[in-house]
Amino acid sequence: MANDASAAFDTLSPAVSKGSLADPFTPSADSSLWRKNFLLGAATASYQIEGAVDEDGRLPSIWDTFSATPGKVLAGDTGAVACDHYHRWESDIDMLASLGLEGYRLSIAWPRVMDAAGRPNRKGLDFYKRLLNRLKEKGITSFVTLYHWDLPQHLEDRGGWLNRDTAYRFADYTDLMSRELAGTVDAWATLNEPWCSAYLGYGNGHHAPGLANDRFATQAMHHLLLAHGLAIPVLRGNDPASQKGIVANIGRGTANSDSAADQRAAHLFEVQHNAWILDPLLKGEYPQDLFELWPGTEPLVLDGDTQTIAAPLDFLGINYYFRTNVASDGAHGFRDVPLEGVERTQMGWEVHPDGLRDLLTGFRSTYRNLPPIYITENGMASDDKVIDGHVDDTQRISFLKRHLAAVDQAIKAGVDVRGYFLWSLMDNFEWAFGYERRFGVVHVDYSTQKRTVKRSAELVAKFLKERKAKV
Ligand code: IFM
Repeated sequence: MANDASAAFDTLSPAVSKGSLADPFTPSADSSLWRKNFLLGAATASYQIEGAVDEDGRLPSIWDTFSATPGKVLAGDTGAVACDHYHRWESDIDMLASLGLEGYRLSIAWPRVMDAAGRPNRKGLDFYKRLLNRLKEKGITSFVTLYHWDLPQHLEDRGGWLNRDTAYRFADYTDLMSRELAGTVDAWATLNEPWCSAYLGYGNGHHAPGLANDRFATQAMHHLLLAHGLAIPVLRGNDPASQKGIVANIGRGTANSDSAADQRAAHLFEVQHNAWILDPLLKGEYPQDLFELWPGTEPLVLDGDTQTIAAPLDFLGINYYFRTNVASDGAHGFRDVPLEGVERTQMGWEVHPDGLRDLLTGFRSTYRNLPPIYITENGMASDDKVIDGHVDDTQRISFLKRHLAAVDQAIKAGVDVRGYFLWSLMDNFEWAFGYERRFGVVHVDYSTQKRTVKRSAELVAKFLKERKAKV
């Protein structure tokens, strides 16, 4: 198995297998990944795995509503059952532990733990308490995201993230969670990928709640970031020993030509995907280029908001998946120009590990106060099949190795990256793409809920075992 994997690594990425870019799973004195304190784990999110959407007092979320709307999700799939993790959490944690994974990043379903009047729902809370206690018993580091897109529908009915009040409701929810769960969580992330919540949810409507207006997107983003900024001091007060941060998805944009217009287009792509979130968090201001791209979309910002948003962070979570090649759209924006002959995943996303390294090293020079980084998601979808009890996810093995090699390069270039979480622990509900796209390192048969560990997970487990024995 290890030989097959190495062969795939060589075939798919000749550049990486030569010179200084060694296979990161091969023991090497100077590899950062072989440091004992480089955390290697896996991630999931509540709506994508839990199911049990109307059990034990859970309220509807915007994703229940959206996925029940015809035409919004491929094949009409919903998260009603998903991986049935709400009932299978114990064996799922056993599986995580048996792979030797050192960290688990999960999210809490807000509609499961709080009622519409802001009162705790004990049954929902107990689910997360049991789970977090079990992780602690197993010595697995827990990263808990408070908001991974499943907004309670009753808040959306009052305007959702377009309503400033939602930011204050999020602070209340954070207060409850951090009082109830203090001491069981190693690291709290306020939001997962505010870009997706704001842009896909309110800008182009591909995600719940399905609204499509650039002005809505910038206002929703402002309220999301405000919610984050209000939550950070609450977490500090209630659970001082934990780390506090936020998770941002980042995108690499490259120019289709050397022309000034295309170079500018690539810059604007990264402003829209990265600086829109990172500048307010780390510089206390929105990038003005954003409003050149989307004239007239400046959000309503009240006095003090920018200071609130720029609350100091203990860590920044980075989710990276692909690169986008762009050209000028002839006006003040950019258009995608998909490259031909490049490697792609089941999502159609281009595999481009260098983008991760380049963005990380770029952030180090752009943001003087860049906090320590965890790669909180990285992975790929493939059309995996169980054959004779095994899943040979060769492309994923190659993908993981190349991205881990890119992380190692960034660390060597001086970026403080402290860990890496595979997306995802198991196949799950991939939002608007339903169950067709498989991101897991563990395969899920949705008709039986049988889990099958893929070759990629076996390889990571082998690496972790060897590292444990060595360091
Ligand atoms: O499945 C998602 C996850 O919920 C957020 N980040 C990207 C993943 C793959 O699309």
